[in-house]
Amino acid sequence: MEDLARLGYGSRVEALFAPLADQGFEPARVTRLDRGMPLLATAHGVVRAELAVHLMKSAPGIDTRLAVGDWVALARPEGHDISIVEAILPREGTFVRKDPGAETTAQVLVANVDTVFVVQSLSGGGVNDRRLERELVLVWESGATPVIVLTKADLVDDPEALAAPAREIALGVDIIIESAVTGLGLEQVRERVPYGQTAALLGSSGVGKSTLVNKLIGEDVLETQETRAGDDKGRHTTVTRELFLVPGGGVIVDTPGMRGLALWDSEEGLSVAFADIEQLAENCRFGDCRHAAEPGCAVQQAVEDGELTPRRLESWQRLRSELDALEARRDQRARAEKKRADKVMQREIKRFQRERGR
Ligand SMILES: Nc1nc2c(ncn2[C@@H]2O[C@H](COP(=O)(O)OP(=O)(O)OP(=O)(O)O)[C@@H](O)[C@H]2O)c(=O)[nH]1
Ligand SMILES: [Mg+2]
Ligand SMILES: [Zn+2]
Repeated sequence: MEDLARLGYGSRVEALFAPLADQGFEPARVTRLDRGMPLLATAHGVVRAELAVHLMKSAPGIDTRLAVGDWVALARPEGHDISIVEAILPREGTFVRKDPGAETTAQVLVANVDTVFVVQSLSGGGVNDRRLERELVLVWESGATPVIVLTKADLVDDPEALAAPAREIALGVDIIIESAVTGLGLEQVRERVPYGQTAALLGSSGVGKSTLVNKLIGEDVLETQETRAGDDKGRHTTVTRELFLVPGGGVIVDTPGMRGLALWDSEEGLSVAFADIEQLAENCRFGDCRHAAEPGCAVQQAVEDGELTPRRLESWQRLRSELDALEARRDQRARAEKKRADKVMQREIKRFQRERGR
């Protein structure tokens, strides 16, 4: 049980699992998905498992069903050398983006996370504020708490000055200035992954996510690779999401650097990340004001009065439009599906009437 608690098996998961424990299942946590086969941490070490047939049927690919960080119920059938995932527990704190390969589906990146480290490098141009805003929207939406980690402080002259743009954007979010070389900020990061909790890393390739995980776990378990000389861009060294134990702490999930992070169902996240605009908007004349050319717009007024930067408003509008476009595509799909279903229904009704008429 001790080992399960380390993995984040707290009272919430225990309560969810109770009926499954009664049925003889064993709790386990997904640490990695390996070409269709989940790797799981249990109280008795790491095991490989297969997904039960009834779970396979409910979705096309394993990645759409299971995510790293998921808690599952495992069965070990007599005479089988491989365990079977029989149930997936409801998630809390799920990091989701729009599936880059599909128009209207979501992709779960990590499940059951308490803290997401939003990682950016101070070197090579400093903070990318647009990306930071987007990442914060997604993290707030997930239900996890974001913490910004600005890496490679050893490579720049004035880390504090370079961190300033992040402070402006990240309302109410802690910022840690870090260096894997000098050890600056490492303790602050470690404190954010206490025993029983789960953290995940998010950020572009080459910012130093795996390097940071190696420092936390005290061993060079993860492969890291130098960034390109000219522009400090990474080479996509990490290719899979994986969960690790932090000695004396909780667990941390390393992720591959992601180029695109499209929003998904991020209404709530947008409101929290842009709480300043949200608050101003309470005084707009129209409830659904987009703060563009509407009369009586309190947000436009704030820009005119110099209380809000035009850039901040532009960011909000860009993210807002992305959400609107996503919703429109989903509505369109829903309408098309309804039309198809209606046609089938019509045909059924006609057939029924014909048969009755006989
Ligand atoms: N000087 C310095 N270099 C660092 C620091 N952190 C990471 N690096 C270097 O940055 C390069 C990229 O680091 P990685 O840890 O592989 O980056 P990553 O974010 O995991 O990249 P992907 O796996 O591609 O997403 C490596 O050469 C690291 O040694 C730091 O704090 N200071
Ligand atoms: Mg990496
Ligand atoms: Zn307005």
